[in-house]
Amino acid sequence: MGFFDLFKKKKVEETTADVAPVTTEEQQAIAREEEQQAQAQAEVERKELEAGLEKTKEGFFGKLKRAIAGRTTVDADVLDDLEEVLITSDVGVDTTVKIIKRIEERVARDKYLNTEELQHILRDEIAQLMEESHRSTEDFGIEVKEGTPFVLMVVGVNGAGKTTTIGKLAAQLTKAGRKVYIGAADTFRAAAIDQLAVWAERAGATMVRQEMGSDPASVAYDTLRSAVANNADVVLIDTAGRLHNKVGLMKELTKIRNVMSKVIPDAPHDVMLVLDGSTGQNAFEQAKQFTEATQVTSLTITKLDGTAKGGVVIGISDKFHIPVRYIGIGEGIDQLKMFDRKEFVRAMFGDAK
Ligand SMILES: Nc1nc2c(ncn2[C@@H]2O[C@H](COP(=O)(O)OP(=O)(O)OP(=O)(O)O)[C@@H](O)[C@H]2O)c(=O)[nH]1
Ligand SMILES: [Mg+2]
Repeated sequence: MGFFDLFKKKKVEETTADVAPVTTEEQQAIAREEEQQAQAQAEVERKELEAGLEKTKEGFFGKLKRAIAGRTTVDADVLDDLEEVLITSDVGVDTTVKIIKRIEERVARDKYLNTEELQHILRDEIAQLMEESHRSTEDFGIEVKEGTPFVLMVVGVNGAGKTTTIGKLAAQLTKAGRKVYIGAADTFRAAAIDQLAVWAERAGATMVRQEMGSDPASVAYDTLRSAVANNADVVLIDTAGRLHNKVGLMKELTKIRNVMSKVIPDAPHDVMLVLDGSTGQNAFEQAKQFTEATQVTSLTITKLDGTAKGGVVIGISDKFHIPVRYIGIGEGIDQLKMFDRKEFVRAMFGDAK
Protein backbone atom coordinates (compact mmCIF):
# COMPACT_ATOMS: atom_id res chain seq x y z
CA MET A 1 0.00 0.00 0.00
CA GLY A 2 1.42 3.40 -1.00
CA PHE A 3 1.41 6.44 1.19
CA PHE A 4 -1.41 7.99 -0.82
CA ASP A 5 -3.65 5.19 0.32
CA LEU A 6 -2.64 5.60 3.91
CA PHE A 7 -3.29 9.28 3.79
CA LYS A 8 -6.61 8.64 2.18
CA LYS A 9 -7.42 5.97 4.74
CA LYS A 10 -6.64 8.30 7.62
CA LYS A 11 -8.96 10.86 6.07
CA VAL A 12 -11.74 8.33 5.63
CA GLU A 13 -11.40 7.34 9.28
CA GLU A 14 -11.51 10.93 10.43
CA THR A 15 -14.56 11.86 8.41
CA THR A 16 -16.52 8.76 9.27
CA ALA A 17 -15.89 9.00 13.01
CA ASP A 18 -18.70 11.38 13.88
CA VAL A 19 -21.26 10.68 11.14
CA ALA A 20 -23.73 7.82 10.69
CA PRO A 21 -22.06 4.38 10.51
CA VAL A 22 -21.45 3.10 6.98
CA THR A 23 -23.08 -0.09 5.80
CA THR A 24 -21.14 -3.22 4.89
CA GLU A 25 -21.94 -2.63 1.22
CA GLU A 26 -20.59 0.88 1.39
CA GLN A 27 -17.49 -0.39 3.15
CA GLN A 28 -16.95 -2.99 0.45
CA ALA A 29 -17.38 -0.37 -2.25
CA ILE A 30 -14.82 1.86 -0.52
CA ALA A 31 -12.40 -1.07 -0.21
CA ARG A 32 -12.83 -1.95 -3.90
CA GLU A 33 -12.26 1.62 -4.95
CA GLU A 34 -9.19 1.87 -2.73
CA GLU A 35 -7.77 -1.30 -4.20
CA GLN A 36 -8.33 -0.06 -7.74
CA GLN A 37 -6.68 3.24 -6.94
CA ALA A 38 -3.73 1.45 -5.32
CA GLN A 39 -3.28 -0.69 -8.41
CA ALA A 40 -3.52 2.30 -10.72
CA GLN A 41 -0.97 4.13 -8.56
CA ALA A 42 1.41 1.14 -8.62
CA GLU A 43 1.15 1.04 -12.40
CA VAL A 44 1.94 4.76 -12.65
CA GLU A 45 4.96 4.27 -10.34
CA ARG A 46 6.19 1.37 -12.46
CA LYS A 47 5.90 3.38 -15.68
CA GLU A 48 7.74 6.32 -14.11
CA LEU A 49 10.52 4.07 -12.90
CA GLU A 50 10.85 2.43 -16.30
CA ALA A 51 11.00 5.84 -17.98
CA GLY A 52 13.63 7.03 -15.49
CA LEU A 53 15.79 3.97 -16.05
CA GLU A 54 15.27 3.86 -19.80
CA LYS A 55 18.91 4.57 -20.70
CA THR A 56 20.27 1.98 -18.28
CA LYS A 57 17.80 -0.54 -19.60
CA GLU A 58 18.71 0.21 -23.22
CA GLY A 59 22.40 -0.10 -22.39
CA PHE A 60 22.28 -3.17 -20.22
CA PHE A 61 19.49 -5.13 -21.81
CA GLY A 62 20.58 -4.14 -25.33
CA LYS A 63 24.09 -5.45 -24.70
CA LEU A 64 22.75 -8.58 -23.08
CA LYS A 65 20.49 -9.25 -26.04
CA ARG A 66 23.37 -8.87 -28.46
CA ALA A 67 25.58 -11.11 -26.33
CA ILE A 68 23.13 -13.98 -26.39
CA ALA A 69 21.71 -13.48 -29.90
CA GLY A 70 21.80 -16.66 -31.93
CA ARG A 71 23.01 -18.75 -29.00
CA THR A 72 20.88 -21.32 -27.28
CA THR A 73 22.90 -22.76 -24.42
CA VAL A 74 25.04 -20.94 -21.90
CA ASP A 75 28.67 -21.83 -22.61
CA ALA A 76 32.03 -20.26 -21.77
CA ASP A 77 31.70 -17.74 -24.62
CA VAL A 78 28.31 -16.56 -23.40
CA LEU A 79 29.69 -16.17 -19.88
CA ASP A 80 32.66 -14.17 -21.20
CA ASP A 81 30.31 -11.85 -23.03
CA LEU A 82 28.05 -11.57 -20.01
CA GLU A 83 31.02 -10.56 -17.91
CA GLU A 84 31.80 -7.79 -20.36
CA VAL A 85 28.16 -6.62 -20.38
CA LEU A 86 28.15 -6.33 -16.58
CA ILE A 87 31.48 -4.53 -16.40
CA THR A 88 30.59 -2.05 -19.11
CA SER A 89 27.26 -1.41 -17.35
CA ASP A 90 29.16 -0.10 -14.30
CA VAL A 91 28.26 -2.99 -12.03
CA GLY A 92 31.91 -3.03 -10.88
CA VAL A 93 34.52 -5.76 -11.16
CA ASP A 94 34.01 -7.44 -7.76
CA THR A 95 30.26 -7.75 -8.10
CA THR A 96 30.57 -8.91 -11.72
CA VAL A 97 32.99 -11.66 -10.69
CA LYS A 98 30.55 -12.72 -7.97
CA ILE A 99 27.61 -12.87 -10.39
CA ILE A 100 29.58 -14.82 -13.02
CA LYS A 101 30.75 -17.29 -10.40
CA ARG A 102 27.22 -17.97 -9.27
CA ILE A 103 26.05 -18.49 -12.83
CA GLU A 104 28.97 -20.82 -13.54
CA GLU A 105 27.85 -22.91 -10.60
CA ARG A 106 24.37 -23.13 -12.06
CA VAL A 107 25.77 -24.07 -15.47
CA ALA A 108 27.91 -26.79 -13.87
CA ARG A 109 24.74 -28.27 -12.39
CA ASP A 110 22.62 -27.87 -15.49
CA LYS A 111 24.77 -28.23 -18.60
CA TYR A 112 21.97 -27.37 -21.00
CA LEU A 113 20.90 -24.16 -19.38
CA ASN A 114 19.42 -22.04 -22.16
CA THR A 115 19.87 -18.35 -22.69
CA GLU A 116 16.28 -17.57 -21.76
CA GLU A 117 16.75 -19.25 -18.40
CA LEU A 118 19.96 -17.29 -18.06
CA GLN A 119 17.95 -14.09 -17.94
CA HIS A 120 15.79 -15.37 -15.09
CA ILE A 121 18.78 -16.50 -13.12
CA LEU A 122 20.58 -13.26 -13.73
CA ARG A 123 17.58 -11.30 -12.47
CA ASP A 124 17.35 -13.39 -9.32
CA GLU A 125 21.05 -13.23 -8.59
CA ILE A 126 21.19 -9.46 -9.09
CA ALA A 127 18.13 -8.84 -6.89
CA GLN A 128 19.59 -11.04 -4.16
CA LEU A 129 22.89 -9.18 -4.16
CA MET A 130 21.23 -5.95 -3.18
CA GLU A 131 20.03 -5.28 0.33
CA GLU A 132 16.32 -5.04 1.05
CA SER A 133 15.78 -1.42 1.99
CA HIS A 134 12.25 -0.77 3.19
CA ARG A 135 10.29 -2.57 5.80
CA SER A 136 7.21 -0.62 4.86
CA THR A 137 6.11 1.95 2.29
CA GLU A 138 4.36 3.94 4.98
CA ASP A 139 5.74 7.48 5.46
CA PHE A 140 7.76 7.07 2.26
CA GLY A 141 9.89 4.43 3.93
CA ILE A 142 10.93 6.56 6.93
CA GLU A 143 10.50 4.73 10.24
CA VAL A 144 8.76 7.60 12.03
CA LYS A 145 8.90 7.15 15.81
CA GLU A 146 6.07 8.34 17.95
CA GLY A 147 7.22 10.92 20.46
CA THR A 148 10.70 11.75 19.11
CA PRO A 149 11.61 13.08 15.70
CA PHE A 150 13.35 10.67 13.33
CA VAL A 151 16.63 12.34 12.41
CA LEU A 152 18.09 11.78 8.95
CA MET A 153 21.45 13.35 8.18
CA VAL A 154 22.35 13.68 4.50
CA VAL A 155 25.98 13.58 3.34
CA GLY A 156 27.75 13.50 -0.03
CA VAL A 157 30.07 15.45 -2.32
CA ASN A 158 29.20 18.73 -4.07
CA GLY A 159 26.49 18.48 -6.62
CA ALA A 160 25.55 14.89 -5.80
CA GLY A 161 21.95 15.96 -5.25
CA LYS A 162 21.69 16.23 -1.44
CA THR A 163 19.60 19.40 -1.29
CA THR A 164 17.30 18.27 -4.09
CA THR A 165 16.81 14.88 -2.45
CA ILE A 166 15.96 16.52 0.89
CA GLY A 167 13.40 18.74 -0.86
CA LYS A 168 11.76 15.81 -2.63
CA LEU A 169 11.76 13.71 0.52
CA ALA A 170 10.27 16.51 2.61
CA ALA A 171 7.50 16.89 0.04
CA GLN A 172 6.58 13.20 0.22
CA LEU A 173 6.60 13.23 4.01
CA THR A 174 4.41 16.30 4.37
CA LYS A 175 2.06 14.75 1.81
CA ALA A 176 1.86 11.72 4.10
CA GLY A 177 0.74 14.06 6.87
CA ARG A 178 4.07 14.32 8.70
CA LYS A 179 5.59 17.43 10.27
CA VAL A 180 9.03 17.96 8.76
CA TYR A 181 11.92 20.16 9.96
CA ILE A 182 14.93 20.82 7.77
CA GLY A 183 18.30 21.99 9.08
CA ALA A 184 20.41 24.12 6.75
CA ALA A 185 23.73 22.80 8.04
CA ASP A 186 25.43 23.48 4.72
CA THR A 187 26.52 26.97 5.72
CA PHE A 188 29.35 27.13 3.21
CA ARG A 189 27.52 29.11 0.54
CA ALA A 190 24.64 31.57 0.97
CA ALA A 191 23.08 30.19 -2.23
CA ALA A 192 22.94 26.74 -0.67
CA ILE A 193 20.76 28.02 2.19
CA ASP A 194 18.49 29.89 -0.21
CA GLN A 195 18.15 26.85 -2.47
CA LEU A 196 17.10 24.76 0.53
CA ALA A 197 14.63 27.46 1.63
CA VAL A 198 12.89 27.26 -1.77
CA TRP A 199 12.57 23.49 -1.46
CA ALA A 200 11.34 23.71 2.15
CA GLU A 201 8.62 26.13 1.10
CA ARG A 202 7.52 24.00 -1.84
CA ALA A 203 7.40 20.97 0.43
CA GLY A 204 5.54 22.72 3.24
CA ALA A 205 8.35 21.99 5.71
CA THR A 206 9.94 24.28 8.32
CA MET A 207 13.56 25.23 7.78
CA VAL A 208 15.97 26.21 10.54
CA ARG A 209 18.88 28.38 9.41
CA GLN A 210 21.67 30.62 10.58
CA GLU A 211 24.00 33.03 8.79
CA MET A 212 26.26 31.82 6.02
CA GLY A 213 29.58 30.68 7.50
CA SER A 214 28.14 29.73 10.88
CA ASP A 215 28.96 26.43 12.54
CA PRO A 216 27.07 23.53 10.88
CA ALA A 217 26.91 21.67 14.20
CA SER A 218 25.22 24.66 15.80
CA VAL A 219 22.58 24.73 13.05
CA ALA A 220 21.98 21.00 13.52
CA TYR A 221 21.60 21.54 17.28
CA ASP A 222 19.10 24.38 16.82
CA THR A 223 17.12 22.33 14.32
CA LEU A 224 16.77 19.37 16.67
CA ARG A 225 15.83 21.58 19.63
CA SER A 226 13.20 23.31 17.59
CA ALA A 227 11.89 20.03 16.13
CA VAL A 228 11.53 18.50 19.60
CA ALA A 229 9.82 21.61 20.99
CA ASN A 230 7.33 21.60 18.12
CA ASN A 231 6.68 17.84 18.05
CA ALA A 232 8.06 17.33 14.56
CA ASP A 233 8.01 13.81 13.11
CA VAL A 234 11.08 13.95 10.90
CA VAL A 235 14.24 16.09 10.79
CA LEU A 236 16.33 16.26 7.64
CA ILE A 237 19.84 17.73 7.99
CA ASP A 238 21.57 19.06 4.87
CA THR A 239 25.38 19.19 5.02
CA ALA A 240 28.10 20.75 2.90
CA GLY A 241 29.59 18.64 0.18
CA ARG A 242 33.18 19.82 0.26
CA LEU A 243 35.40 16.79 0.35
CA HIS A 244 38.38 18.85 1.54
CA ASN A 245 40.23 15.90 2.98
CA LYS A 246 39.18 12.84 4.86
CA VAL A 247 40.31 14.03 8.28
CA GLY A 248 38.49 17.36 7.89
CA LEU A 249 35.35 15.62 6.69
CA MET A 250 35.48 13.10 9.50
CA LYS A 251 35.88 15.84 12.10
CA GLU A 252 33.02 17.90 10.76
CA LEU A 253 30.58 15.00 10.49
CA THR A 254 31.55 13.67 13.92
CA LYS A 255 30.99 17.08 15.47
CA ILE A 256 27.52 17.37 13.92
CA ARG A 257 26.61 13.87 15.11
CA ASN A 258 27.83 14.48 18.65
CA VAL A 259 25.95 17.71 19.00
CA MET A 260 22.73 16.13 17.75
CA SER A 261 22.98 13.28 20.24
CA LYS A 262 22.93 15.86 23.03
CA VAL A 263 19.36 16.69 22.06
CA ILE A 264 18.18 13.21 21.04
CA PRO A 265 20.53 10.53 22.41
CA ASP A 266 20.20 8.05 19.55
CA ALA A 267 20.24 10.68 16.75
CA PRO A 268 21.05 10.58 13.88
CA HIS A 269 18.87 7.57 13.22
CA ASP A 270 20.06 7.36 9.65
CA VAL A 271 23.06 8.81 7.82
CA MET A 272 22.24 8.79 4.14
CA LEU A 273 24.98 9.13 1.56
CA VAL A 274 23.83 10.70 -1.70
CA LEU A 275 25.76 9.61 -4.79
CA ASP A 276 25.46 10.88 -8.36
CA GLY A 277 24.84 7.70 -10.35
CA SER A 278 25.87 9.32 -13.63
CA THR A 279 29.47 9.48 -12.40
CA GLY A 280 29.74 5.70 -12.64
CA GLN A 281 32.93 4.39 -11.09
CA ASN A 282 33.52 7.71 -9.34
CA ALA A 283 30.47 7.01 -7.19
CA PHE A 284 32.24 3.87 -5.90
CA GLU A 285 35.21 6.00 -4.89
CA GLN A 286 32.98 8.50 -3.08
CA ALA A 287 31.20 5.69 -1.25
CA LYS A 288 34.61 4.43 -0.12
CA GLN A 289 35.71 7.85 1.15
CA PHE A 290 32.49 8.55 3.04
CA THR A 291 32.15 5.13 4.60
CA GLU A 292 35.68 5.55 5.91
CA ALA A 293 34.91 9.00 7.29
CA THR A 294 31.62 8.22 9.05
CA GLN A 295 29.10 5.48 9.62
CA VAL A 296 26.81 5.53 6.59
CA THR A 297 23.55 3.63 7.05
CA SER A 298 21.73 4.17 3.76
CA LEU A 299 22.24 5.37 0.20
CA THR A 300 20.43 7.45 -2.36
CA ILE A 301 21.62 7.26 -5.94
CA THR A 302 20.57 10.25 -8.02
CA LYS A 303 20.50 11.24 -11.69
CA LEU A 304 19.73 7.75 -12.95
CA ASP A 305 17.62 9.41 -15.62
CA GLY A 306 19.82 10.44 -18.49
CA THR A 307 22.55 7.89 -17.78
CA ALA A 308 23.24 4.30 -18.81
CA LYS A 309 25.33 3.80 -15.69
CA GLY A 310 22.48 2.53 -13.48
CA GLY A 311 24.46 -0.65 -12.85
CA VAL A 312 26.30 1.29 -10.12
CA VAL A 313 23.26 0.74 -7.90
CA ILE A 314 23.89 -3.02 -7.96
CA GLY A 315 27.65 -2.85 -7.41
CA ILE A 316 27.61 -0.22 -4.67
CA SER A 317 24.84 -1.87 -2.73
CA ASP A 318 26.67 -5.21 -2.90
CA LYS A 319 30.14 -3.92 -2.20
CA PHE A 320 29.34 -1.71 0.77
CA HIS A 321 26.45 -3.76 2.18
CA ILE A 322 24.42 -0.62 2.61
CA PRO A 323 20.78 -0.54 1.54
CA VAL A 324 19.71 1.89 -1.17
CA ARG A 325 16.81 3.87 0.28
CA TYR A 326 15.91 6.02 -2.70
CA ILE A 327 16.81 6.65 -6.31
CA GLY A 328 16.57 10.00 -8.10
CA ILE A 329 15.17 9.82 -11.63
CA GLY A 330 14.75 13.50 -12.49
CA GLU A 331 14.82 17.02 -11.09
CA GLY A 332 11.08 17.20 -10.38
CA ILE A 333 9.65 17.16 -6.87
CA ASP A 334 8.09 13.71 -7.34
CA GLN A 335 11.09 12.17 -9.07
CA LEU A 336 12.52 10.48 -6.02
CA LYS A 337 11.47 6.86 -5.72
CA MET A 338 11.64 4.41 -2.86
CA PHE A 339 14.12 1.78 -3.96
CA ASP A 340 12.70 -1.68 -4.46
CA ARG A 341 15.28 -4.18 -5.66
CA LYS A 342 12.78 -6.36 -7.52
CA GLU A 343 11.19 -3.41 -9.30
CA PHE A 344 14.63 -2.07 -10.15
CA VAL A 345 15.75 -5.33 -11.74
CA ARG A 346 12.44 -5.59 -13.54
CA ALA A 347 12.89 -2.12 -15.01
CA MET A 348 16.45 -3.00 -16.05
CA PHE A 349 15.36 -6.11 -17.91
CA GLY A 350 12.32 -4.52 -19.46
CA ASP A 351 9.36 -6.78 -20.05
CA ALA A 352 11.33 -10.00 -20.39
CA LYS A 353 9.47 -12.57 -18.38
N1 LIG B 1 18.42 14.77 -13.76
C1 LIG B 1 18.51 14.78 -12.43
N2 LIG B 1 19.08 15.84 -11.81
C2 LIG B 1 19.17 15.82 -10.48
C3 LIG B 1 18.70 14.73 -9.69
N3 LIG B 1 18.97 15.01 -8.39
C4 LIG B 1 19.57 16.22 -8.37
N4 LIG B 1 19.71 16.72 -9.62
C5 LIG B 1 20.32 17.98 -10.05
O1 LIG B 1 21.68 17.99 -9.64
C6 LIG B 1 22.11 19.32 -9.36
C7 LIG B 1 22.80 19.37 -8.00
O2 LIG B 1 21.86 19.06 -7.00
P1 LIG B 1 21.94 19.63 -5.51
O3 LIG B 1 20.77 19.05 -4.79
O4 LIG B 1 22.11 21.08 -5.50
O5 LIG B 1 23.28 18.94 -5.02
P2 LIG B 1 24.01 19.07 -3.60
O6 LIG B 1 24.54 17.72 -3.28
O7 LIG B 1 23.11 19.69 -2.62
O8 LIG B 1 25.22 20.02 -3.95
P3 LIG B 1 26.06 21.03 -2.99
O9 LIG B 1 25.05 21.80 -2.21
O10 LIG B 1 26.84 21.85 -3.92
O11 LIG B 1 26.92 20.19 -2.14
C8 LIG B 1 20.87 20.18 -9.43
O12 LIG B 1 20.85 20.85 -10.66
C9 LIG B 1 19.72 19.19 -9.36
O13 LIG B 1 18.56 19.62 -10.02
C10 LIG B 1 18.10 13.60 -10.38
O14 LIG B 1 17.69 12.59 -9.81
N5 LIG B 1 18.05 13.70 -11.74
MG1 LIG C 1 23.27 21.38 -1.46
